[in-house]
Amino acid sequence: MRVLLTGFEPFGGSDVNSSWETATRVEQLAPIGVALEVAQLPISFKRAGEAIREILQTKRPDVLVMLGQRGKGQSVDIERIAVNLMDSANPDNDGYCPQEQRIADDGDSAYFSNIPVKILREALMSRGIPAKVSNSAGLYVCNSTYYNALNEIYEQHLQTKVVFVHLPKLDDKFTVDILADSVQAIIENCINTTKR
Ligand code: PCA
Repeated sequence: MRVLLTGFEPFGGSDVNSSWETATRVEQLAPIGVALEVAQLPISFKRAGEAIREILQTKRPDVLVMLGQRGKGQSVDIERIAVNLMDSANPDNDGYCPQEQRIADDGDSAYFSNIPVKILREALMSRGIPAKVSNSAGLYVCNSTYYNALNEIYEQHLQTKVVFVHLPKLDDKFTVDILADSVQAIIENCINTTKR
């Protein structure tokens, strides 16, 4: 079973991104029986899209769990859907600031995760971790990278199961250990759904 876990580099003037801190902590904990690899993605609509396509083509993971940091929020948010739109008030790290641009000209308007998201939420809630299913990953780099991953999977008929998870910022309540435990639980449940 090959699992790939991605996180993003810091953005918005911050020097940490909870998604990358969590990904590297999960890598240290490495679940037994799972070949886990982590990859950092850039805050770039274009380069993050290219990177995730390359990862899918070359690594062919069974499960891809993508992490990002949510600006506001006090929960772990399981993203159900990625939409074919980029729109941002702030430029990415390449200076690109899209205004209502499509991600893929010929792509569907939206794609759903191919993992049952409610099962993931339940797994977190049963551990006492505040979690919800979210129906919008925003219109910035996280949504577009998720869209690019799902677009690649559907277009190329790949078997990879993928879900995007928005994590809160690190604080006293959401420590890196708690977030890493949450992501471990998500990975375990993703693996179980691929075995069904
Ligand atoms: N959060 C941003 C991009 C990278 C990240 O961690 C977002 O939600 O789009």
